[in-house]
Amino acid sequence: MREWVIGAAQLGAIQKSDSRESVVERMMGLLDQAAENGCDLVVYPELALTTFFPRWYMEDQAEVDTWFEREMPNAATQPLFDRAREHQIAISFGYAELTPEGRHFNTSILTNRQGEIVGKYRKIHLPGHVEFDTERDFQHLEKRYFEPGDLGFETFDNEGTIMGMAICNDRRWPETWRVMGLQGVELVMLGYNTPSINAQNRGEGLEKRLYHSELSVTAGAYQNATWAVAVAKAGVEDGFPLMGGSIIVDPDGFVVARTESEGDELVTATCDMDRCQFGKKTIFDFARHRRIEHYGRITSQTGVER
Ligand code: CDV
Repeated sequence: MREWVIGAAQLGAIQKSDSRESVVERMMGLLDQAAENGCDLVVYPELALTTFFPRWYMEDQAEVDTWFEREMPNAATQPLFDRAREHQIAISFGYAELTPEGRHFNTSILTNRQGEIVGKYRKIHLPGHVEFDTERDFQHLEKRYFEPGDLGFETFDNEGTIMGMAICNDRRWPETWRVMGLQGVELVMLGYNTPSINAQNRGEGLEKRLYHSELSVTAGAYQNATWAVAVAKAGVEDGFPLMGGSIIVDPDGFVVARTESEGDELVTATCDMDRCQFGKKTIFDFARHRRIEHYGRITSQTGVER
């Protein structure tokens, strides 16, 4: 399948007290709307089933684990998978994954239009910190609750289109995009929970934060000649604001659809995967133009060295 009608299904705030079941109801509402709009694929945010719990400092691992899913689908999410299959819509969404071995990941999955999981990604670039940080306006404890993903930036053939996933902070790293670009990716899906306020620089402002998000996604799409969908969880969660700004971006780096609100909102675009070909065969024909003999530092060092 080369032409996909894609829905970016932004979610508004999810409070700490909201149940998974209530969130799944909202996700199914957006899915029904997507079906009315002829969508083939719907993308939801990072950690879509709960509030953004890494803002809360917890010491009791049993309490931490209440935010994680032990299987997927599970009782709470099965109705979403069933509804997606009824509509013949592929879905992608993020959740906190607790494996049978007791490992914790910030994960996204992708299904085909029959509701079968065809791809999984575990977040690699985990922002934030491990211990309570008194210097911040609020906490961001992803490094405390998750381990870095162990699946790489794999891509998946989903009904004839090459698809990949990233999660939130991953979008700011060109390496994320290039590793998928080198597999010929045609659609990158990512969800995010980005605070409207910089916890380490309150004066930064929402405009700059939206700009940096969009800049990262549009540049990644253009430089790898791929479609991209970036979907927010937005709104005020228990007093903590998250920004919106969900977008669908074409392989030239242009935004073709954008949410306006900070609530539950669906925007759609018709995405012809063959449009990736021009960029991939010309200015970003990697096989002809890349100079890997000069890229060694990318994989041999992390910090700055002179
Ligand atoms: N969930 C995230 O990864 N959020 C980060 C914030 C902390 C900067 C982001 O890159 O949007």
